[in-house]
This record gives sequence, C-alpha cells and structure tokens, in this order.
Amino acid sequence: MKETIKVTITGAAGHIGYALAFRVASGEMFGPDQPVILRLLEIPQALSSLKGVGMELGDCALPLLHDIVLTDDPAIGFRDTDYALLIGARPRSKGMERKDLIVENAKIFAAQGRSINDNASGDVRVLVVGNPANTNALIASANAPDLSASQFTAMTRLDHNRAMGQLAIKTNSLVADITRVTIWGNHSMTQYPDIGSCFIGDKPAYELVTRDWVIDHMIPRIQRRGAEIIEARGLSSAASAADAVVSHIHDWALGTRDGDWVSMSVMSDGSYGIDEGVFFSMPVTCKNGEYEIVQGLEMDSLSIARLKASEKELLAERSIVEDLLPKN
Ligand code: NAX
Repeated sequence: MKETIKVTITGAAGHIGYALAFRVASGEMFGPDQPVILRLLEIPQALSSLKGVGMELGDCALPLLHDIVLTDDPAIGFRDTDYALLIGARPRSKGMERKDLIVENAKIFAAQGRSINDNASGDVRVLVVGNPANTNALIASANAPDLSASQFTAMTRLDHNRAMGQLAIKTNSLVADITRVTIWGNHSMTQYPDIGSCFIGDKPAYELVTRDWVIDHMIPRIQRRGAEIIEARGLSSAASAADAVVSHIHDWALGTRDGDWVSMSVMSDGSYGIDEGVFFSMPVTCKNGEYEIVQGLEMDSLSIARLKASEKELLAERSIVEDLLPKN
C-alpha cells in the first residue's frame, strides 16, 4: 500500500464540496491504490452540516479512506496537507457589488494562503475554485512566501470540459477523440474558449465546424454556461464542478495524456504577452506533479484581442485587492 495522501477540502459542506469529497475518497482523483486522509474545513456555522458529510463518508466504508478530520480551524485543516482544494468562498449576497465580493473573498484567501504557508507540506499543491478564482489564487499565493507560485493554480477545467462536451455534440464525435482545447484568461465572461489548435480524431476541429458556429454559438455558450445551468436547475453547477476538480488534480498529479493538454489558470510568466503577476488560464501539460505552459501556439489578431480583454479584467481585479498583496 502507498503512503497516504492528505487532501484538504474547504467549504466541504457546500454543494461542490459535498459532490467532491466522496469522489476523492473513492480513489477517482489519485487512483485505486492510493489511500487518502480527508481534512474537511468549514466555517463554524456549517460544522453541523459538515458532521453529516463525515457521517455519510464513514457509512460508505470506502477502503481507501484512512481518516477524516472535520474542523473549522485552518491550522488543523491544512496541517501537513499535500493537496489543498480551496472551494469555500463567500457567495454574493443581495445588493452586494462585485467589487465588495472580491474584497470579502480576498480576505478569506489571504488568510488561507498564510495558513497553508505555515501548516501545509512544503510540496503542497493548491487549487482555487472559489470565485473570483484567478484573483483568489493570486492572493493565496502572494500570502504564502515560502511556497512557489507554481504550487498554486485556479480552476478553468470546468470551462475546458464544457467546450469539449459542446464540440462532441456538434460534431457527433466522442469526447475521448477531442484534444488540444484551450481556455484562455479569467474564469469569467471574458474567458476565451479556443479551438484553433484542436483536433477531433486526426482532423483539425475547424474542418468539422465553422468559424461562425464557434464565434456565435460555442464561445458565448461556454462563457454563459454557469448561468444556463442555474436557470435550468435553480442551483449552480456542483457535480460538474466537482468532476472538474477531480480531473484537474488527477492530471496535475499523475500527468496529462500524450499529445494533449489541459487548461489551468497559472501564474503568468509572460507567455503569450500576458502581464506577469496575474493567474491566467493557459494550455498546460503536466508530468511528475509539475505543469508546463504549452509554448508557440499561433494566435490570430482576434484571439490576441480576446486574451488582452481578459488580461485587462484580471489587472482590474488585482488593483481592487492590491492592499492584500504583500510587497516583497
Ligand atoms: P456553496 O455556497 O454551496 O458552498 C460554499 C461552502 O463554503 C459553504 O458550505 C460555506 O460554509 C463554506 N465557506 C465559506 N467561507 C469559508 C471559509 N472561509 N472557509 C471554509 N469554508 C468556507 O457554494 P458552491 O456551489 O459549493 O461553490 C463554491 C465556490 O465555487 C463559489 O465561490 C462558486 O462561485 C465557485 N465556483 C467556481 C467554479 C470554477 O470553475 N472555478 C465553478 C463552480 C462554482 O461556481
């Protein structure tokens, strides 16, 4: 048996956390021979509900789940953790401005960044899901001076998977045959779902779909998919978001498919002309727990304009939270 992996899930009593915890514990994230310890972190008001999640996890008698810790103390939740899945965030309340929501969440992620820095394994990998995910990842990372920014990512895998799903339906093909989809930018309406390098089987995607369909239907649909789900279900995406968390961490830890890449929001290193110092969704390959940004993709002027629009939004978000970004 392998050594256990410690996985922290914040907001574990929430919709995504509830859908996620069981899948991590059943082995879908790290494989069928990898035991895990779950550290479930919540706010005090949600501890009773969290207790119920813990009871249900126990009732599954999952052989890979070696221990469960339920807590509202970040120092306990993040202690020695190998993977920190930061899902819990403050939702937008009635009448709250977007700017206020960004500031309120920034405080949460600054504190969690500090706690991860002080308590987690030095090799920890962090995924930020709670919105605004890209800027929250920036804040968490900036508040963890002993860790590398490359240990932090934000999630655009749900958008990536949504684009693959839409393409499969449109071209009547299997998702498994679709490769090299990219989501660029912020996890927001300015994101750019891009199939310029995408293949379906051995054919470039653009041989099977028209540019008009991509511009008029696919891109806006992915950008607004969250709202479409809320309209249909009366609740926001939860199972699909949890699924994207499983895939994101699985691929980061165990590697991406040969000949393919995935989308992750990572600290910009200036690739594709994006300002260093924002978390920007990029195409990445992963191996041995490290990601590498795919270089050299050709971009037309319309694509570059879309990247720049998302960069502009991220720079504006960064300026709102400037006070919480420690100066080195
Ligand atoms: P819920 O409101 O159902 O659950 C959030 C949970 O987080 C609650 O149980 C709450 O008590 C807990 N929480 C709040 N502050 C916390 C803190 N400081 N420490 C620990 N726990 C805390 O939301 P849910 O539907 O699960 O969504 C969670 C977050 O994911 C939201 O910010 C949402 O916007 C974001 N999403 C991000 C996506 C992405 O692709 N990056 C897609 C799905 C989702 O919209």
